[in-house]
Amino acid sequence: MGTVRTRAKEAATPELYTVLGDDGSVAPDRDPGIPEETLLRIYRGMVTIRKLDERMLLMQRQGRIGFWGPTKGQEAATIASGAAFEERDWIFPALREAGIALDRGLPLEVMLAQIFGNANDRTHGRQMPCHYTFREGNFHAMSSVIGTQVPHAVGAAMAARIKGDDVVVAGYLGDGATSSSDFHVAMNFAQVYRAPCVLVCQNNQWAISVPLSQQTASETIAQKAVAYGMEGVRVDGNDALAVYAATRRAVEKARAGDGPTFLELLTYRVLGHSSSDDPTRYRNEDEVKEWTEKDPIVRLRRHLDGRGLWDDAKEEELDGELQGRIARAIRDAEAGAPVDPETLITDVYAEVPPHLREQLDRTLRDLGA
Ligand SMILES: Cc1ncc(C[n+]2csc(CCOP(=O)(O)OP(=O)(O)O)c2C)c(N)n1
Ligand SMILES: [Mg+2]
Repeated sequence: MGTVRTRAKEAATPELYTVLGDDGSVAPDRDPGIPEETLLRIYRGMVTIRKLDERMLLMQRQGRIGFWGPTKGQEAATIASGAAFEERDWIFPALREAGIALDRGLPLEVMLAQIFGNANDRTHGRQMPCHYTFREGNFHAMSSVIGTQVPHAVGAAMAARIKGDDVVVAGYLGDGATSSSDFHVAMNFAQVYRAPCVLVCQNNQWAISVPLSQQTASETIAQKAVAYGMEGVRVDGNDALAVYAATRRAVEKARAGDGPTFLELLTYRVLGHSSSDDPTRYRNEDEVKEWTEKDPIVRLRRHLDGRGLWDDAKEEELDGELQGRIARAIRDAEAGAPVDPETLITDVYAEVPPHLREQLDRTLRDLGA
């Protein structure tokens, strides 16, 4: 029995796909040949979301915003996977993919308006902060209910195929979401119907205070795909080159009609779950230190430096540009007008029914508007 179980375990456990060494080097036989402009776009996207995290967490501690969900430590997993999709493809995000919306052109001002819930916010202050939506960028509204976006992504992929749209759909999820029933529904449906999608699990090893060891008894998350007959790939999520190459291959496979792929991007949530969380209460600082040293930005920077694509002067220029952009966006968002209370009803009804008109007028009077 023991031997049988061991063999089954070995067969099911996929290897970790890595390209970049810690020093930023790439063995010639491992180089995925990613275009230079793509690598630079990924690097800029990763630095952008890191700077935003730093600034917004300070804002939260100053009491200027109520909430922020950080990406720190997961920038390669987020940005390099998102960059592997074409503009026409759709992104169904989980919790930590806001950087992909920015990379797809979401204006920083609009993103921050969502945090402030002002009139410029697409969700008119009716969503939790950090729950972005960006229709023009094919970035679906984020759902707070863990796992629900995965069947949505698979359904959207099915719809695209039925309509004959040449579109691949990304469905993102966290390690915690693999315990949701929606995850299993989506995996089964996707493979049975060969939906043109890529399901991307950012395994940051924590689901708020629940560690991966309590989330699943599987050796890896990638191997969960095996039970559904799907290809599961386990990728070093702090290696931007590996993340991009693995996701790109999965996107091309889906577009060619060869079915979905499940990607496990192994990474780490370096900060708290959100600005409302204190991770020192439930996890060991040594683990955090170990993963902080595996910084995906430093690793990619070493690679770019080694190829002569980046240097301190470029970094300084990018830093200055981002400081300015973020400061302007914060100023705009803080000065933004409040949401018009009328939108409570006019966002739902083209023609406002008389009883709601009456309620609205009474509310406006109560508000002194
Ligand atoms: C159905 C459901 N259950 C519980 C929650 C509360 N909740 C919010 S985030 C979260 C953890 C999610 O962990 P994971 O999927 O690993 O994503 P991560 O936050 O690590 O990116 C939980 C349990 C929720 N939002 N929805
Ligand atoms: Mg997690």
